[in-house]
This record gives sequence, C-alpha cells and structure tokens, in this order.
Amino acid sequence: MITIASEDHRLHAPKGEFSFGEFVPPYENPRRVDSILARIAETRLGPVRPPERFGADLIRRVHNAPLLGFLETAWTQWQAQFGPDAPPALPLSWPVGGMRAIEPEGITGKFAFFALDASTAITPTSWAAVRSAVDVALSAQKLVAGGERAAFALCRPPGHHATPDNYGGYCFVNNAAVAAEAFRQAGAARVAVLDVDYHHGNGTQAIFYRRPDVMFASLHASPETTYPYFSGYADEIGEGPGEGFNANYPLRHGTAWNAYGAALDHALARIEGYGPDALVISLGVDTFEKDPISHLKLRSEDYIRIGEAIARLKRPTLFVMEGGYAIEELGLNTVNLLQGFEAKVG
Ligand code: OKP
Ligand code: ZN
Repeated sequence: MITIASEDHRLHAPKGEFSFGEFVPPYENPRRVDSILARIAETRLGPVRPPERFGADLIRRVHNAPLLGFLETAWTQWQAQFGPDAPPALPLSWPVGGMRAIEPEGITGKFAFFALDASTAITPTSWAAVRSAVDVALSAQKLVAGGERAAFALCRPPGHHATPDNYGGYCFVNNAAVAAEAFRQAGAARVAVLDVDYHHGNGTQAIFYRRPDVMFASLHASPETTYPYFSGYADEIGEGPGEGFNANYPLRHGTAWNAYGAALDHALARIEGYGPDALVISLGVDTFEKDPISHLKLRSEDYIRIGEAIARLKRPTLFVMEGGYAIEELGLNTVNLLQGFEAKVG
C-alpha cells in the first residue's frame, strides 16, 4: 500500500496541553509519525511519497469562513496582544448554554468562541502543518479515485473533531471529511466514513449530519464518560435528508475484542447495505489497551482483524490517520491494521 506523508507535520509541535488541571507535554506530537514511518519501513508495507499541493476549495466546502479566517491569523493576533514571549495560545472560557454566540473582536474571546477545549494549542507554524495534512489526505484520495485499491494518508495533526465552525481535540481541519468531499467531486455518488478512533468523530458527524450522500459510522468510547462528551450517542441517526445515514456505536470503558468486533460487524453491515462507491477510514488506534489517554482494551493483534473486516467490504478505501498515543506501539498497531487489510485484498 502506498503511504502519503509530509515532513511539514513537524511545524505543529506545541509545548503542551491542559490535561486534568496540569499543563503537560502534548500527547499529540511529531514522534507519532516517526513511530508509524519506522514500522512501515520495517515491514516494507510499501512506498512513502510526499503530497501534492491542493488549493483551499474543498476545505471551504467543509468548514465555514469565520473558522478558517481565525485559524490562519490566530497566532499573529495572539502575539500582537501578548508580545514576543506570548504564552501557549489556548482558550480558558467558552460560550455555553444559551449565551450569545457572537464572534468577539478580541483575540482571547475568539479563542473561546472557536475552540472546543484547552488541549489544542496553536503555534506560529501550526497552520502550515494543518494545510500539509490536508494535502496528504487529498493526495492519497487522488490515488484511490484514480484506481488504487487503497492508500494510507499519514495525516498529522488529526482532523475528526473539527466541525464546520470549531476546532479542538488536537484537530483543526477535518482531513477525512475533506477527502470524502473529494470523492464526491470525483464522481462517487455515495461515500461512507467509518471512524474507528477511540473518540467520537463529532466533527465528521456534524459536517455530514443532514446529508444522505455521505454516511458516517463511528465506534468510540461512550460520551457518558469520554471526550468529546456532547456527541456520539446511539440515537444520533442524522437529520432531515440525512436521517438514517449516521450510525454511532458507543462502547463502555474496558471493552475488548469480543464486544468491539461485534459492533464493528454491525457498522460494516450498515455500510454494506448503503453501497458506497468509496470508503474513508478515520484510523485511530487509541483503542489500544496501553493507550495513555484511553480506556478500551484492544490488543495489537486485534488491529489485524479490523483491517481484515474492512477489506471484506471490497470498496476503494482511503485510510486517514487520526489518534493513537501509545508511541511505542503506535506504528505496530497502525501497520497491523493496514496489513490485515492487504492480506484479505491479496
Ligand atoms: C483526539 B483524537 C487528555 C484529554 C484529551 C482531548 C482528546 C483528543 C483526542 N489530555 N482530550 O480523537 O485521538
Ligand atoms: Zn482519539
């Protein structure tokens, strides 16, 4: 399988994130890509190529102008307010409940307005890294649209928490959603996005919630206990013309392969019935038993089975990297899934 990867992901390397009341080294860091690339080389999964550059058209179809304007200029405005020794660019308050959702003029207010959480710092060069991740996703999408059976977009930073109007959960632009949109433009009548990251892909869900042309299915730890908390329940089935095209499989903390595999079979059967022309996998391996921020119990060999199950759908398949924070086994688990897929494709 061909992997698309860019060195520019290194341009997003914040000093830290807020985690349980402390400012800690970021779980989402450049070493994640190193771990995956090392395993790709070790297993000879296939060639690794740099991305082409794409314009912003498809990004604009997925995200609204105020968010994109903010992301492009946030650091400059933050530094204008705080000077050369500016602190990490993070929000510390939010518009909740029935408060007025009006974009504030000042930069600290804008952070409060656009951010989902205080885990997602913006640095001077974050936007360039974000754009490179979109280029990675679109370059890999182009391979699959052009007839490759599958391709792996090694995106960093990840994307599935980014909604039309908000960034957060380590995500800025929704790489998988942009790729799904690219498949639609390339002539796919129906696209399915299957999200196997530990966290609910609230952003991808929100982007396609009212649309029948992109189905979203997600397996994730239940919002009752787990970030992003306010999205991911099983009764979220889509709305209006999108009703019936969103499927959530919330899982309890401690879930291991048996219950996970059963939910995966359900999700895949739903996708099979939908009959998509292309499949996008939001590939997170933070479901791993040793993941430092997660509470599912998948083992390294289980990822092979996930890949095999996905291959049985027999669809043109684009894998888009999302989460996974157990650096040591991140490459192993990710490549296990891709190799499981390839073994069944032959
Ligand atoms: C991004 B992805 C621990 C809490 C972290 C944000 C989680 C974002 C996960 N510091 N909260 O879905 O893997
Ligand atoms: Zn995750």
